[in-house]
Amino acid sequence: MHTVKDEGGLRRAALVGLNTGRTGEDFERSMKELAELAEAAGIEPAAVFTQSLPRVNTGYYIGSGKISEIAAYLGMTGTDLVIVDSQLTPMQLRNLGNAMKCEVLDRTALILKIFSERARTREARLQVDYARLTYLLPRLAGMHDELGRQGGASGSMSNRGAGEKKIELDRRLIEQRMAQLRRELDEVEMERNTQRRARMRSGIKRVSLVGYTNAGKSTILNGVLSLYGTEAGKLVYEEDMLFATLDTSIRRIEPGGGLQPFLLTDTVGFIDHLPATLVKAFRSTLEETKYADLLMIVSDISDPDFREHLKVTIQTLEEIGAGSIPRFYVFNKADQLGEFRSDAVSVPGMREDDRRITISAKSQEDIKRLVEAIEEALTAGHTACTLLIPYAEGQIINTLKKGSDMRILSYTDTGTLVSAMLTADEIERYKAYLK
Ligand SMILES: Nc1nc2c(ncn2[C@@H]2O[C@H](COP(=O)(O)OP(=O)(O)OP(=O)(O)O)[C@@H](O)[C@H]2O)c(=O)[nH]1
Ligand SMILES: [Mg+2]
Repeated sequence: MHTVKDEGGLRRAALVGLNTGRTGEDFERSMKELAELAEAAGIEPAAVFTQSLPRVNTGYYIGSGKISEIAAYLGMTGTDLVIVDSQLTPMQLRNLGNAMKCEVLDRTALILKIFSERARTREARLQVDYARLTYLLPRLAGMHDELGRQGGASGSMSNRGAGEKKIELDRRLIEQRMAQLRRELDEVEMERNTQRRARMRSGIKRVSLVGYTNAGKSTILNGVLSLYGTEAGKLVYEEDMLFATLDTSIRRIEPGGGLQPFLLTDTVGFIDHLPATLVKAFRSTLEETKYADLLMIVSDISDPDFREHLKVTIQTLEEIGAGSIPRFYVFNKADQLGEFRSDAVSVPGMREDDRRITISAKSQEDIKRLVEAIEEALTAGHTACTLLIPYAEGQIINTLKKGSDMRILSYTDTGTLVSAMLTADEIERYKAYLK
């Protein structure tokens, strides 16, 4: 697993999970993922504390006995960070921090931390900043408690008044900053819309790689690029850690040999309980998926939890309005597994007649097979046609050329004879020219 070592070594944290009625399996998976998230944030998950309760403790999230146990551990080991596998209320966050005298991060804050360390492009930075401030706003009071404690302040009545004024001021500053970010995000979104419209006009098909984080989406894009990419050196970042990718990359793929070119998109991965603040802030990045002609839903089948991950992915696609786009299930990392039957996989939302392919992104042969399968899926519902286009209607040839693998057969006395794969709509539109 990838970790970032700084000079002082990794910061250590105690992980805390509360189970209020989930199955043991479900609970353990979530805790395992929390440890991976911590590592992705450059934090060492040094200890794990779990508790089962019939319901959440409203004030402190966990019970007082567990809090004492954790506090004792923190004191003994000098650990000053606790990460809780849930989204806490501002009050719980504040109370836990005060009771254990340490910094407390909940799952949302941890994911925000990773995102803010990874975001590179202007759009991703704006989105992350916006999400962080959204998260911070209702928690300002707690932040001040913590500052007060660190400074050894007594929290007397006279200080309290000043503190509240300070919070009010901070709140106004944050709101102003958020409004500013919103304006900048709207601008970026408008640019994105313009670019998208241009792509749609060009008629070129769009294929999107989507799936749980670490499934191998970026590796697949790089595999396809190294075989058929037109933009040399435009590989994307791939790495064995959660949320390696935060931006959307769009690359033009030209398989040649009469096959049609298409755009292949790689984007941020999904995760269970993707914080609502992030979903909202990353709306424009996530929405890019809505405009795809074909979704490649990538799974890491070497992960024992891949069915659960697939379920989350399918749900997330529904949530962002991409539920009805034709899909192709890509079962990846087959090299890590002995035998695998993709037809035996059944997850809610998956249809039996959805296309499926099993590959290893590390195998060139498999990448070739994948691209052939993409081509087949893109031309499904298309019919091979021959058309005679009069010379006066030259613009039709240009239109056909952009969107499909049109080929000129010959120049006749009455016009250009071409072959092309047409959709039912196109056949209707060009029926006067069909041979
Ligand atoms: N053995 C094996 N490893 C793979 C395969 N595909 C990807 N990987 C590895 O899996 C890890 C994650 O791959 P990425 O391509 O970064 O995954 P991703 O889906 O883009 O992940 P995020 O950007 O974090 O959402 C990397 O270490 C890859 O080298 C595969 O087919 N076989
Ligand atoms: Mg990636």
